Amino acid sequence: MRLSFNSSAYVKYSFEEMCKNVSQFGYEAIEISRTHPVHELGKRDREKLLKEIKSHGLEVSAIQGGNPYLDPEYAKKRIDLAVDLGCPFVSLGCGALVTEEEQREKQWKEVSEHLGKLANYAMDKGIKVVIEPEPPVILAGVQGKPCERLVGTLKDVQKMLADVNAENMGVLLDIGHVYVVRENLLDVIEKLGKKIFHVHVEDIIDRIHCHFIPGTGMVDFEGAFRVLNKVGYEGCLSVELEAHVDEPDRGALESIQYLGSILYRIGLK
Ligand SMILES: [Mn+2]
Repeated sequence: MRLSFNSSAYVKYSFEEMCKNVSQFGYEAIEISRTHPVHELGKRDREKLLKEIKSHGLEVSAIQGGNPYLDPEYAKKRIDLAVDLGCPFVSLGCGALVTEEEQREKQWKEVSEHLGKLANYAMDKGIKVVIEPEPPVILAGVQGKPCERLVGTLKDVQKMLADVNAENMGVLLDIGHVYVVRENLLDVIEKLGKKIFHVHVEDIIDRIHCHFIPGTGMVDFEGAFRVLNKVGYEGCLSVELEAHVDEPDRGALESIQYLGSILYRIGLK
């Protein structure tokens, strides 16, 4: 399995420096997060960017396309960017926060329609789209329990896939998120199987939604990688450490040392 690093932690660095550093650490791919608005570049600058990425022996594992519920035009630009950078997947977020329970059904319908349209748009361009279940968030000003996301659990994502029913739409499985919502990771992987198109990795402590360096928390990476291999997953494992903006090199290096050693030990590297 190939290891990828999500660009969000490198927001204070140049793109070039990020590519140089992560490739030196041994990563084979980068994922382009919303923190990097490179879809705004013109055609020639995109070509230069791709050359730069390739010169470091990297490929683009996935591009984050934002929230289709709020901004489908942004998502389309990110799909076009994926075509230009030879990237197979664009993630489309998980829709919306459910701030009022009565609105859930209406939101679901709108989000599934948006996702369907964007999946079609991507299909015509040979791109696959992925949706990522996200844990609930605590919102200031909303009393009581945290706000759920429209797509937060295994059941939610299975239902969204079924409702949208697009061949080129799959799941971005964020391994840490599964712990936060208290589901069984190995069971989730088995049930989603071939519908897992892309994977995020980070560690989790005390089931709180905060992305820690792999090896410092409770996540069973070895178990997860074994089951991913069993269900035939052949994509990247993309380390996502968005809070490590002051020390991205440390985060990237410690992550690959830990995850790489597991992959070697179980014969997946
Ligand atoms: Mn994620």
